[in-house]
Amino acid sequence: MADYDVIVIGAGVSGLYALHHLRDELELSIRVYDGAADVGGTWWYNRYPGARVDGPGSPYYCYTFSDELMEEWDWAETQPTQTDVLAYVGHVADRFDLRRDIQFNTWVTDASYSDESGLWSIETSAGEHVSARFLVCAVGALSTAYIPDIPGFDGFQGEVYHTGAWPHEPVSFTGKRVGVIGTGSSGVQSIPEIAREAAHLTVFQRTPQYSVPARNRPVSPEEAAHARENWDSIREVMAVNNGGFPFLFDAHSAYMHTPEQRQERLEELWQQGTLNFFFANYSDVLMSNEVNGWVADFLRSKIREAVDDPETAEKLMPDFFVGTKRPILDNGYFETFNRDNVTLVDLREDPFEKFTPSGVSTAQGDHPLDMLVLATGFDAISGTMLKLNPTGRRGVSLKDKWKDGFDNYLGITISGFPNLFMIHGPGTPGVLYNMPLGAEREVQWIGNCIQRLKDKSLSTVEPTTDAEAIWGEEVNTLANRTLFPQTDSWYTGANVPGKPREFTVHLGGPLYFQRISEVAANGYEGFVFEAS
Ligand code: NA7
Repeated sequence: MADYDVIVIGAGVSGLYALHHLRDELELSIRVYDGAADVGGTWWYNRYPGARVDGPGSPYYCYTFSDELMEEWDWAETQPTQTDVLAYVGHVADRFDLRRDIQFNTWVTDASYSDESGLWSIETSAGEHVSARFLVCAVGALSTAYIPDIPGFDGFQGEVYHTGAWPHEPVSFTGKRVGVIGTGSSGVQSIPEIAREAAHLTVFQRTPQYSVPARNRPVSPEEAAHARENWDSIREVMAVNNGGFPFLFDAHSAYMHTPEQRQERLEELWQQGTLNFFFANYSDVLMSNEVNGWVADFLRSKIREAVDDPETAEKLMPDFFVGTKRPILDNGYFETFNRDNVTLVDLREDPFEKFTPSGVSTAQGDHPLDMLVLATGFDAISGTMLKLNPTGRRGVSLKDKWKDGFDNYLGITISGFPNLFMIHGPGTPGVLYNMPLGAEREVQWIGNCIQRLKDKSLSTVEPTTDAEAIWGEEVNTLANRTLFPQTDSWYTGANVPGKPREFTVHLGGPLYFQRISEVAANGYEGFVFEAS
Protein backbone atom coordinates (compact mmCIF):
# COMPACT_ATOMS: atom_id res chain seq x y z
CA MET A 1 0.00 0.00 0.00
CA ALA A 2 1.47 3.32 -1.07
CA ASP A 3 1.75 6.28 1.29
CA TYR A 4 0.39 8.61 -1.39
CA ASP A 5 -1.13 8.43 -4.86
CA VAL A 6 1.44 10.90 -6.17
CA ILE A 7 4.80 12.27 -5.09
CA VAL A 8 5.70 15.53 -6.78
CA ILE A 9 9.32 16.64 -6.75
CA GLY A 10 9.61 20.42 -6.94
CA ALA A 11 7.47 23.30 -5.67
CA GLY A 12 8.19 25.73 -8.47
CA VAL A 13 5.65 27.03 -10.95
CA SER A 14 5.02 23.53 -12.41
CA GLY A 15 5.01 21.58 -9.16
CA LEU A 16 2.53 23.96 -7.54
CA TYR A 17 0.08 23.59 -10.36
CA ALA A 18 0.55 19.81 -10.32
CA LEU A 19 -0.32 19.83 -6.63
CA HIS A 20 -3.40 21.98 -7.15
CA HIS A 21 -4.70 20.10 -10.18
CA LEU A 22 -4.05 16.56 -8.99
CA ARG A 23 -5.15 17.19 -5.40
CA ASP A 24 -8.03 19.63 -5.76
CA GLU A 25 -9.46 18.60 -9.10
CA LEU A 26 -8.63 14.88 -9.26
CA GLU A 27 -8.78 14.30 -5.53
CA LEU A 28 -5.53 12.36 -5.35
CA SER A 29 -3.39 12.21 -2.23
CA ILE A 30 -0.12 14.05 -2.78
CA ARG A 31 3.12 14.96 -1.10
CA VAL A 32 5.44 17.54 -2.63
CA TYR A 33 9.13 17.82 -1.72
CA ASP A 34 11.41 20.76 -2.37
CA GLY A 35 14.95 21.49 -1.24
CA ALA A 36 14.20 25.22 -0.89
CA ALA A 37 12.69 26.85 2.17
CA ASP A 38 9.60 28.01 0.25
CA VAL A 39 7.81 27.86 -3.09
CA GLY A 40 9.15 29.36 -6.33
CA GLY A 41 11.68 26.93 -7.81
CA THR A 42 13.80 28.81 -10.32
CA TRP A 43 12.44 32.09 -8.97
CA TRP A 44 13.53 31.12 -5.48
CA TYR A 45 17.14 30.66 -6.53
CA ASN A 46 17.70 33.28 -9.24
CA ARG A 47 17.88 36.32 -6.97
CA TYR A 48 20.76 38.01 -8.74
CA PRO A 49 20.56 41.78 -9.30
CA GLY A 50 18.44 42.58 -12.35
CA ALA A 51 16.65 39.20 -12.45
CA ARG A 52 13.33 39.69 -14.22
CA VAL A 53 10.92 37.90 -16.48
CA ASP A 54 12.49 38.15 -19.91
CA GLY A 55 9.54 36.90 -21.90
CA PRO A 56 6.70 39.01 -23.24
CA GLY A 57 6.00 39.77 -19.61
CA SER A 58 3.02 40.60 -17.48
CA PRO A 59 0.22 40.08 -17.18
CA TYR A 60 0.88 37.01 -19.34
CA TYR A 61 3.69 35.18 -17.55
CA CYS A 62 1.20 33.68 -15.15
CA TYR A 63 -1.17 30.82 -14.52
CA THR A 64 -4.31 30.82 -16.62
CA PHE A 65 -6.36 28.18 -14.80
CA SER A 66 -8.12 30.50 -12.37
CA ASP A 67 -10.17 33.57 -13.31
CA GLU A 68 -10.09 34.70 -9.68
CA LEU A 69 -6.30 34.69 -9.71
CA MET A 70 -6.31 36.88 -12.80
CA GLU A 71 -8.85 39.21 -11.17
CA GLU A 72 -7.03 39.68 -7.90
CA TRP A 73 -3.36 39.98 -8.86
CA ASP A 74 -1.84 43.27 -10.07
CA TRP A 75 1.49 43.24 -11.83
CA ALA A 76 3.55 46.38 -11.34
CA GLU A 77 5.75 46.20 -14.42
CA THR A 78 5.72 44.64 -17.87
CA GLN A 79 8.90 42.69 -17.02
CA PRO A 80 8.24 41.71 -13.40
CA THR A 81 11.20 41.49 -11.05
CA GLN A 82 12.18 38.21 -9.44
CA THR A 83 10.75 39.55 -6.15
CA ASP A 84 7.38 40.23 -7.79
CA VAL A 85 7.21 36.80 -9.43
CA LEU A 86 8.09 35.14 -6.13
CA ALA A 87 5.36 37.17 -4.40
CA TYR A 88 2.86 36.02 -7.04
CA VAL A 89 3.87 32.38 -6.69
CA GLY A 90 3.61 32.74 -2.89
CA HIS A 91 0.14 34.24 -3.31
CA VAL A 92 -0.91 31.25 -5.45
CA ALA A 93 0.36 28.91 -2.72
CA ASP A 94 -1.73 30.81 -0.12
CA ARG A 95 -4.78 31.20 -2.32
CA PHE A 96 -5.04 27.46 -3.01
CA ASP A 97 -3.73 26.34 0.38
CA LEU A 98 -0.84 24.48 -1.20
CA ARG A 99 1.85 24.70 1.48
CA ARG A 100 0.16 22.17 3.77
CA ASP A 101 1.13 19.38 1.36
CA ILE A 102 4.66 20.57 0.65
CA GLN A 103 7.68 19.53 2.65
CA PHE A 104 10.33 22.23 2.25
CA ASN A 105 14.06 22.08 2.98
CA THR A 106 13.92 18.46 1.84
CA TRP A 107 15.85 17.04 -1.08
CA VAL A 108 14.77 13.81 -2.69
CA THR A 109 18.03 11.87 -2.59
CA ASP A 110 16.78 8.69 -4.26
CA ALA A 111 13.76 7.63 -6.33
CA SER A 112 13.35 3.96 -7.28
CA TYR A 113 10.66 1.93 -8.94
CA SER A 114 9.93 -1.51 -7.51
CA ASP A 115 9.08 -4.16 -10.10
CA GLU A 116 7.54 -6.17 -7.29
CA SER A 117 5.17 -3.64 -5.77
CA GLY A 118 4.73 -1.42 -8.82
CA LEU A 119 5.35 1.61 -6.59
CA TRP A 120 7.86 4.44 -6.54
CA SER A 121 9.84 4.83 -3.33
CA ILE A 122 11.76 7.95 -2.48
CA GLU A 123 14.35 8.70 0.14
CA THR A 124 14.81 12.22 1.39
CA SER A 125 17.60 14.25 2.91
CA ALA A 126 15.57 14.07 6.14
CA GLY A 127 16.04 10.29 6.13
CA GLU A 128 12.43 9.45 5.22
CA HIS A 129 11.26 6.59 2.97
CA VAL A 130 7.96 7.33 1.27
CA SER A 131 6.10 5.51 -1.52
CA ALA A 132 3.55 6.46 -4.17
CA ARG A 133 2.06 4.96 -7.30
CA PHE A 134 2.98 7.97 -9.44
CA LEU A 135 6.07 10.17 -9.50
CA VAL A 136 5.79 13.63 -11.03
CA CYS A 137 9.14 15.29 -11.63
CA ALA A 138 8.59 19.05 -11.65
CA VAL A 139 12.31 19.58 -11.18
CA GLY A 140 12.78 22.57 -13.46
CA ALA A 141 14.40 23.00 -16.85
CA LEU A 142 16.81 25.66 -15.59
CA SER A 143 17.52 24.61 -12.03
CA THR A 144 20.91 22.90 -11.92
CA ALA A 145 23.49 25.67 -11.95
CA TYR A 146 26.39 24.95 -14.27
CA ILE A 147 29.78 25.81 -12.79
CA PRO A 148 32.43 25.40 -15.48
CA ASP A 149 35.59 23.57 -14.66
CA ILE A 150 37.97 26.47 -15.34
CA PRO A 151 41.56 25.34 -14.64
CA GLY A 152 43.02 27.00 -11.54
CA PHE A 153 39.71 28.66 -10.59
CA ASP A 154 40.04 27.42 -7.00
CA GLY A 155 43.09 29.65 -6.64
CA PHE A 156 40.76 32.69 -6.41
CA GLN A 157 39.92 33.46 -2.79
CA GLY A 158 37.52 36.36 -3.08
CA GLU A 159 33.73 36.11 -2.92
CA VAL A 160 32.18 33.83 -5.58
CA TYR A 161 28.48 33.68 -6.47
CA HIS A 162 26.52 31.89 -9.17
CA THR A 163 23.55 33.82 -10.55
CA GLY A 164 21.39 30.68 -10.41
CA ALA A 165 22.16 30.01 -6.74
CA TRP A 166 22.28 33.56 -5.44
CA PRO A 167 22.46 34.02 -1.65
CA HIS A 168 19.44 35.21 0.31
CA GLU A 169 21.55 37.68 2.26
CA PRO A 170 22.18 40.96 0.43
CA VAL A 171 25.40 40.99 -1.63
CA SER A 172 27.14 44.35 -1.64
CA PHE A 173 29.21 45.42 -4.64
CA THR A 174 30.02 48.84 -3.20
CA GLY A 175 33.69 49.71 -3.46
CA LYS A 176 34.50 46.27 -4.88
CA ARG A 177 36.25 45.09 -8.01
CA VAL A 178 33.83 42.59 -9.50
CA GLY A 179 34.28 40.17 -12.39
CA VAL A 180 31.32 38.61 -14.22
CA ILE A 181 31.94 35.46 -16.25
CA GLY A 182 29.18 34.83 -18.80
CA THR A 183 27.03 36.99 -21.02
CA GLY A 184 23.80 34.99 -21.40
CA SER A 185 20.49 36.35 -20.09
CA SER A 186 21.66 36.30 -16.46
CA GLY A 187 24.93 38.11 -17.23
CA VAL A 188 23.17 40.65 -19.46
CA GLN A 189 20.53 41.35 -16.79
CA SER A 190 22.99 41.65 -13.91
CA ILE A 191 25.90 43.49 -15.56
CA PRO A 192 24.24 46.97 -15.74
CA GLU A 193 23.07 46.65 -12.12
CA ILE A 194 26.47 45.58 -10.80
CA ALA A 195 28.25 48.28 -12.81
CA ARG A 196 26.16 50.98 -11.13
CA GLU A 197 27.36 49.94 -7.68
CA ALA A 198 30.80 48.37 -8.04
CA ALA A 199 34.10 50.27 -7.96
CA HIS A 200 35.05 48.39 -11.11
CA LEU A 201 33.43 45.69 -13.20
CA THR A 202 35.28 43.38 -15.58
CA VAL A 203 33.08 41.38 -17.94
CA PHE A 204 34.65 38.13 -19.13
CA GLN A 205 32.87 37.28 -22.36
CA ARG A 206 33.23 34.08 -24.36
CA THR A 207 30.38 34.49 -26.86
CA PRO A 208 29.05 37.96 -27.68
CA GLN A 209 25.24 38.09 -27.71
CA TYR A 210 22.39 39.73 -29.53
CA SER A 211 20.08 41.58 -27.21
CA VAL A 212 16.98 43.72 -27.62
CA PRO A 213 15.72 46.41 -25.23
CA ALA A 214 13.25 45.02 -22.68
CA ARG A 215 11.47 48.42 -22.62
CA ASN A 216 10.34 47.61 -19.13
CA ARG A 217 7.67 50.00 -17.84
CA PRO A 218 4.78 50.07 -15.39
CA VAL A 219 1.63 48.17 -16.42
CA SER A 220 -0.98 50.91 -16.80
CA PRO A 221 -4.40 50.56 -15.12
CA GLU A 222 -5.94 50.55 -18.62
CA GLU A 223 -3.76 47.62 -19.74
CA ALA A 224 -4.57 45.66 -16.58
CA ALA A 225 -8.30 46.36 -17.05
CA HIS A 226 -8.12 45.39 -20.72
CA ALA A 227 -6.44 42.07 -19.88
CA ARG A 228 -9.09 41.30 -17.25
CA GLU A 229 -12.03 42.24 -19.45
CA ASN A 230 -10.75 40.24 -22.39
CA TRP A 231 -9.20 37.34 -20.52
CA ASP A 232 -11.22 34.65 -22.30
CA SER A 233 -10.30 35.80 -25.78
CA ILE A 234 -6.69 36.45 -24.68
CA ARG A 235 -6.44 32.86 -23.46
CA GLU A 236 -7.73 31.62 -26.80
CA VAL A 237 -4.95 33.46 -28.58
CA MET A 238 -2.39 32.12 -26.10
CA ALA A 239 -3.52 28.60 -26.94
CA VAL A 240 -2.70 29.02 -30.63
CA ASN A 241 0.34 31.32 -30.49
CA ASN A 242 3.61 29.50 -31.07
CA GLY A 243 5.13 30.64 -27.80
CA GLY A 244 1.92 30.55 -25.73
CA PHE A 245 1.62 34.34 -25.63
CA PRO A 246 -1.37 36.52 -26.51
CA PHE A 247 -0.13 37.88 -29.81
CA LEU A 248 -1.12 37.12 -33.37
CA PHE A 249 1.78 38.14 -35.55
CA ASP A 250 1.54 38.94 -39.18
CA ALA A 251 4.99 37.50 -39.84
CA HIS A 252 5.79 36.71 -43.45
CA SER A 253 8.89 35.98 -45.47
CA ALA A 254 11.56 38.68 -45.44
CA TYR A 255 11.78 38.25 -49.21
CA MET A 256 8.42 40.02 -49.50
CA HIS A 257 10.09 43.22 -48.31
CA THR A 258 12.56 45.52 -50.02
CA PRO A 259 15.73 46.31 -48.04
CA GLU A 260 14.17 49.67 -47.06
CA GLN A 261 10.97 48.00 -45.87
CA ARG A 262 13.02 45.48 -43.89
CA GLN A 263 14.93 48.25 -42.18
CA GLU A 264 11.67 50.01 -41.35
CA ARG A 265 10.07 46.82 -40.02
CA LEU A 266 13.05 45.90 -37.84
CA GLU A 267 13.37 49.47 -36.56
CA GLU A 268 9.70 49.51 -35.62
CA LEU A 269 10.06 46.22 -33.71
CA TRP A 270 13.27 47.42 -32.08
CA GLN A 271 11.50 50.53 -30.82
CA GLN A 272 8.76 48.32 -29.34
CA GLY A 273 11.45 46.10 -27.80
CA THR A 274 10.57 42.91 -25.89
CA LEU A 275 10.83 39.38 -27.25
CA ASN A 276 8.34 40.38 -29.95
CA PHE A 277 11.37 41.54 -31.90
CA PHE A 278 12.41 37.91 -32.21
CA PHE A 279 8.90 36.44 -32.59
CA ALA A 280 7.46 38.92 -35.02
CA ASN A 281 10.14 39.88 -37.50
CA TYR A 282 10.07 37.34 -40.33
CA SER A 283 8.66 33.85 -40.72
CA ASP A 284 11.91 32.64 -42.29
CA VAL A 285 14.41 34.18 -39.87
CA LEU A 286 15.18 30.79 -38.32
CA MET A 287 15.10 28.94 -41.65
CA SER A 288 17.18 31.00 -44.05
CA ASN A 289 20.85 31.88 -43.57
CA GLU A 290 20.36 34.97 -45.65
CA VAL A 291 17.31 36.31 -43.81
CA ASN A 292 18.97 35.53 -40.49
CA GLY A 293 22.00 37.49 -41.68
CA TRP A 294 19.86 40.56 -42.45
CA VAL A 295 18.33 40.54 -38.98
CA ALA A 296 21.76 39.89 -37.44
CA ASP A 297 23.22 42.87 -39.33
CA PHE A 298 20.45 45.08 -38.01
CA LEU A 299 21.13 44.04 -34.42
CA ARG A 300 24.88 44.44 -34.87
CA SER A 301 24.30 47.98 -36.16
CA LYS A 302 22.41 48.72 -32.93
CA ILE A 303 25.42 47.57 -30.89
CA ARG A 304 27.68 49.89 -32.88
CA GLU A 305 25.27 52.76 -32.21
CA ALA A 306 25.14 52.05 -28.48
CA VAL A 307 28.84 51.53 -27.75
CA ASP A 308 31.14 54.59 -27.96
CA ASP A 309 34.49 52.82 -28.32
CA PRO A 310 34.66 51.07 -31.73
CA GLU A 311 37.14 48.47 -30.47
CA THR A 312 34.85 47.47 -27.61
CA ALA A 313 31.88 47.44 -29.99
CA GLU A 314 33.72 45.01 -32.29
CA LYS A 315 34.38 42.67 -29.36
CA LEU A 316 30.64 42.72 -28.65
CA MET A 317 29.66 41.65 -32.20
CA PRO A 318 27.77 38.35 -32.15
CA ASP A 319 28.59 35.89 -34.91
CA PHE A 320 25.99 33.13 -34.66
CA PHE A 321 22.50 32.83 -36.15
CA VAL A 322 20.13 35.26 -34.39
CA GLY A 323 17.59 33.50 -32.20
CA THR A 324 19.43 30.17 -32.06
CA LYS A 325 20.69 30.89 -28.55
CA ARG A 326 18.07 32.05 -26.04
CA PRO A 327 17.09 35.58 -27.14
CA ILE A 328 18.02 38.18 -24.57
CA LEU A 329 16.28 41.31 -23.34
CA ASP A 330 18.27 44.02 -21.61
CA ASN A 331 17.94 47.24 -19.71
CA GLY A 332 20.96 49.21 -20.93
CA TYR A 333 23.44 46.33 -21.38
CA PHE A 334 25.49 47.65 -24.28
CA GLU A 335 25.52 51.21 -22.91
CA THR A 336 27.12 49.83 -19.74
CA PHE A 337 30.37 49.41 -21.69
CA ASN A 338 30.55 53.22 -22.05
CA ARG A 339 31.10 53.57 -18.32
CA ASP A 340 34.60 54.38 -17.06
CA ASN A 341 34.39 51.62 -14.43
CA VAL A 342 33.65 48.78 -16.89
CA THR A 343 36.16 46.68 -18.85
CA LEU A 344 35.35 43.99 -21.40
CA VAL A 345 37.66 41.00 -21.77
CA ASP A 346 37.12 38.90 -24.88
CA LEU A 347 38.07 35.42 -23.67
CA ARG A 348 38.31 34.11 -27.22
CA GLU A 349 41.35 36.25 -27.93
CA ASP A 350 42.43 36.90 -24.36
CA PRO A 351 41.81 33.66 -22.39
CA PHE A 352 42.18 33.01 -18.67
CA GLU A 353 45.75 32.05 -17.75
CA LYS A 354 46.05 32.02 -14.00
CA PHE A 355 43.74 32.67 -11.05
CA THR A 356 45.41 34.13 -7.95
CA PRO A 357 43.84 34.71 -4.50
CA SER A 358 43.04 38.29 -5.55
CA GLY A 359 42.27 38.18 -9.25
CA VAL A 360 42.93 36.58 -12.57
CA SER A 361 45.51 37.01 -15.29
CA THR A 362 44.48 36.67 -18.90
CA ALA A 363 46.89 36.46 -21.82
CA GLN A 364 46.86 40.25 -22.17
CA GLY A 365 46.82 41.49 -18.58
CA ASP A 366 46.04 41.18 -14.88
CA HIS A 367 42.57 41.78 -13.44
CA PRO A 368 42.54 42.38 -9.67
CA LEU A 369 39.18 41.23 -8.25
CA ASP A 370 37.34 41.10 -4.91
CA MET A 371 34.41 39.09 -6.27
CA LEU A 372 33.55 36.81 -9.16
CA VAL A 373 29.99 36.36 -10.36
CA LEU A 374 29.46 33.20 -12.38
CA ALA A 375 26.65 33.87 -14.84
CA THR A 376 27.51 30.58 -16.49
CA GLY A 377 24.05 29.10 -16.86
CA PHE A 378 22.56 25.71 -16.23
CA ASP A 379 22.81 22.06 -17.08
CA ALA A 380 19.53 22.78 -18.78
CA ILE A 381 16.41 20.71 -19.52
CA SER A 382 17.81 17.24 -18.73
CA GLY A 383 20.37 18.15 -16.03
CA THR A 384 18.13 18.09 -12.98
CA MET A 385 16.44 14.82 -13.98
CA LEU A 386 19.92 13.30 -14.27
CA LYS A 387 20.91 14.73 -10.91
CA LEU A 388 17.84 13.05 -9.40
CA ASN A 389 18.78 9.92 -11.38
CA PRO A 390 15.69 7.81 -10.71
CA THR A 391 16.00 4.03 -10.99
CA GLY A 392 13.39 2.33 -13.17
CA ARG A 393 12.56 -1.26 -14.00
CA ARG A 394 15.20 -3.92 -13.29
CA GLY A 395 17.39 -1.39 -11.48
CA VAL A 396 18.25 0.61 -14.61
CA SER A 397 19.07 4.20 -13.72
CA LEU A 398 18.22 7.26 -15.81
CA LYS A 399 21.96 7.92 -16.17
CA ASP A 400 22.26 4.53 -17.89
CA LYS A 401 19.21 5.11 -20.05
CA TRP A 402 20.26 8.62 -21.09
CA LYS A 403 23.97 7.87 -21.58
CA ASP A 404 23.88 8.73 -25.29
CA GLY A 405 20.68 10.77 -25.62
CA PHE A 406 17.49 11.76 -23.83
CA ASP A 407 15.08 9.12 -25.16
CA ASN A 408 11.53 9.70 -23.97
CA TYR A 409 7.98 9.91 -25.29
CA LEU A 410 6.13 13.23 -25.58
CA GLY A 411 8.78 14.83 -23.34
CA ILE A 412 6.67 13.52 -20.44
CA THR A 413 7.28 9.78 -20.04
CA ILE A 414 10.26 7.41 -20.27
CA SER A 415 10.27 3.75 -21.25
CA GLY A 416 11.49 1.60 -18.35
CA PHE A 417 10.20 4.18 -15.86
CA PRO A 418 6.52 3.31 -15.39
CA ASN A 419 4.21 5.92 -13.88
CA LEU A 420 6.95 8.56 -13.93
CA PHE A 421 5.99 11.89 -15.52
CA MET A 422 8.20 14.87 -16.30
CA ILE A 423 7.07 18.46 -16.69
CA HIS A 424 9.09 20.56 -19.16
CA GLY A 425 11.23 17.52 -19.93
CA PRO A 426 13.45 17.14 -23.00
CA GLY A 427 11.23 17.12 -26.08
CA THR A 428 8.54 19.47 -24.75
CA PRO A 429 8.25 23.08 -25.97
CA GLY A 430 9.35 23.92 -22.37
CA VAL A 431 11.84 26.75 -22.45
CA LEU A 432 10.60 28.08 -25.80
CA TYR A 433 7.03 28.39 -24.55
CA ASN A 434 5.24 30.43 -21.90
CA MET A 435 6.38 28.15 -19.08
CA PRO A 436 3.47 28.50 -16.60
CA LEU A 437 0.97 27.85 -19.40
CA GLY A 438 3.03 24.95 -20.77
CA ALA A 439 3.17 23.45 -17.28
CA GLU A 440 -0.60 23.69 -16.92
CA ARG A 441 -1.20 21.95 -20.23
CA GLU A 442 1.31 19.17 -19.51
CA VAL A 443 -0.05 18.64 -16.00
CA GLN A 444 -3.60 18.38 -17.37
CA TRP A 445 -2.41 15.69 -19.78
CA ILE A 446 -0.70 13.85 -16.89
CA GLY A 447 -3.87 14.16 -14.81
CA ASN A 448 -5.99 12.69 -17.61
CA CYS A 449 -3.56 9.82 -18.01
CA ILE A 450 -3.64 9.04 -14.27
CA GLN A 451 -7.42 9.30 -14.31
CA ARG A 452 -7.58 6.75 -17.11
CA LEU A 453 -5.55 4.30 -15.04
CA LYS A 454 -7.89 4.80 -12.10
CA ASP A 455 -11.05 4.50 -14.20
CA LYS A 456 -9.92 1.31 -15.85
CA SER A 457 -8.25 -0.17 -12.76
CA LEU A 458 -4.89 -0.23 -14.46
CA SER A 459 -1.69 -0.14 -12.46
CA THR A 460 1.03 1.22 -14.74
CA VAL A 461 1.55 3.23 -17.89
CA GLU A 462 4.80 3.31 -19.80
CA PRO A 463 5.80 4.16 -23.37
CA THR A 464 7.33 1.66 -25.76
CA THR A 465 10.87 2.18 -27.01
CA ASP A 466 9.44 2.31 -30.56
CA ALA A 467 7.23 5.24 -29.57
CA GLU A 468 10.28 6.95 -28.08
CA ALA A 469 12.25 6.51 -31.29
CA ILE A 470 9.43 7.93 -33.43
CA TRP A 471 8.98 10.83 -31.02
CA GLY A 472 12.72 11.60 -31.06
CA GLU A 473 12.55 11.70 -34.87
CA GLU A 474 9.63 14.13 -34.73
CA VAL A 475 11.46 16.51 -32.40
CA ASN A 476 14.60 16.30 -34.55
CA THR A 477 12.74 16.75 -37.83
CA LEU A 478 11.18 19.97 -36.58
CA ALA A 479 14.55 21.22 -35.32
CA ASN A 480 16.43 20.26 -38.46
CA ARG A 481 14.20 22.49 -40.57
CA THR A 482 15.67 25.40 -38.67
CA LEU A 483 19.07 26.90 -37.93
CA PHE A 484 18.81 26.00 -34.20
CA PRO A 485 20.91 22.81 -34.25
CA GLN A 486 23.80 24.59 -35.94
CA THR A 487 24.58 26.75 -32.92
CA ASP A 488 26.31 25.71 -29.70
CA SER A 489 23.73 26.54 -27.03
CA TRP A 490 22.12 25.11 -23.95
CA TYR A 491 19.22 24.04 -26.21
CA THR A 492 21.65 21.56 -27.80
CA GLY A 493 23.50 20.72 -24.57
CA ALA A 494 26.71 22.17 -26.01
CA ASN A 495 27.27 24.39 -22.95
CA VAL A 496 28.12 21.39 -20.74
CA PRO A 497 31.22 19.47 -21.84
CA GLY A 498 30.50 15.76 -22.41
CA LYS A 499 26.72 16.17 -22.61
CA PRO A 500 25.18 14.34 -25.59
CA ARG A 501 24.49 16.87 -28.31
CA GLU A 502 20.77 16.81 -28.96
CA PHE A 503 18.28 19.57 -29.62
CA THR A 504 15.80 18.94 -26.82
CA VAL A 505 13.01 21.43 -27.45
CA HIS A 506 9.85 20.58 -29.44
CA LEU A 507 9.49 23.51 -31.82
CA GLY A 508 5.81 22.93 -32.60
CA GLY A 509 4.31 25.12 -29.85
CA PRO A 510 0.54 24.50 -30.16
CA LEU A 511 1.25 21.57 -32.50
CA TYR A 512 2.93 19.83 -29.56
CA PHE A 513 -0.20 20.16 -27.42
CA GLN A 514 -2.33 18.99 -30.32
CA ARG A 515 -0.04 15.94 -30.69
CA ILE A 516 -0.22 14.92 -27.04
CA SER A 517 -4.02 15.33 -27.08
CA GLU A 518 -4.23 13.15 -30.19
CA VAL A 519 -2.12 10.47 -28.53
CA ALA A 520 -4.58 10.43 -25.61
CA ALA A 521 -7.63 10.50 -27.89
CA ASN A 522 -6.25 7.54 -29.85
CA GLY A 523 -6.23 5.36 -26.76
CA TYR A 524 -2.79 6.52 -25.63
CA GLU A 525 -1.03 5.13 -28.66
CA GLY A 526 2.61 4.33 -27.98
CA PHE A 527 1.90 3.37 -24.38
CA VAL A 528 1.61 0.02 -22.67
CA PHE A 529 -0.73 -0.31 -19.68
CA GLU A 530 -0.60 -3.06 -17.08
CA ALA A 531 -3.68 -4.24 -15.24
CA SER A 532 -3.77 -4.14 -11.45
P1 NA7 B 1 23.39 30.92 -20.41
O1 NA7 B 1 22.49 31.53 -21.38
O2 NA7 B 1 23.76 29.48 -20.58
O3 NA7 B 1 24.73 31.80 -20.37
C1 NA7 B 1 25.90 31.32 -19.77
C2 NA7 B 1 27.05 32.21 -20.12
O4 NA7 B 1 28.22 31.73 -19.48
C3 NA7 B 1 27.35 32.22 -21.62
O5 NA7 B 1 27.74 33.50 -21.98
C4 NA7 B 1 28.49 31.23 -21.72
O6 NA7 B 1 29.30 31.40 -22.84
C5 NA7 B 1 29.25 31.56 -20.45
N1 NA7 B 1 30.16 30.50 -20.07
C6 NA7 B 1 29.84 29.22 -19.76
N2 NA7 B 1 30.96 28.53 -19.47
C7 NA7 B 1 31.98 29.39 -19.60
C8 NA7 B 1 33.39 29.27 -19.43
N3 NA7 B 1 33.94 28.09 -19.10
N4 NA7 B 1 34.14 30.35 -19.64
C9 NA7 B 1 33.57 31.52 -19.99
N5 NA7 B 1 32.25 31.71 -20.18
C10 NA7 B 1 31.47 30.64 -19.97
O7 NA7 B 1 22.82 31.04 -18.92
P2 NA7 B 1 21.98 32.21 -18.27
O8 NA7 B 1 21.89 31.95 -16.82
O9 NA7 B 1 22.48 33.54 -18.68
O10 NA7 B 1 20.56 32.06 -18.92
C11 NA7 B 1 19.85 30.85 -18.81
C12 NA7 B 1 18.38 31.05 -19.01
O11 NA7 B 1 17.76 31.39 -17.79
C13 NA7 B 1 17.99 32.18 -19.86
O12 NA7 B 1 18.07 31.90 -21.18
C14 NA7 B 1 16.58 32.50 -19.44
O13 NA7 B 1 15.68 31.65 -20.10
C15 NA7 B 1 16.59 32.17 -18.03
P3 NA7 B 1 28.96 30.62 -24.22
O14 NA7 B 1 27.77 31.32 -24.80
O15 NA7 B 1 28.64 29.20 -23.82
O16 NA7 B 1 30.20 30.72 -25.00
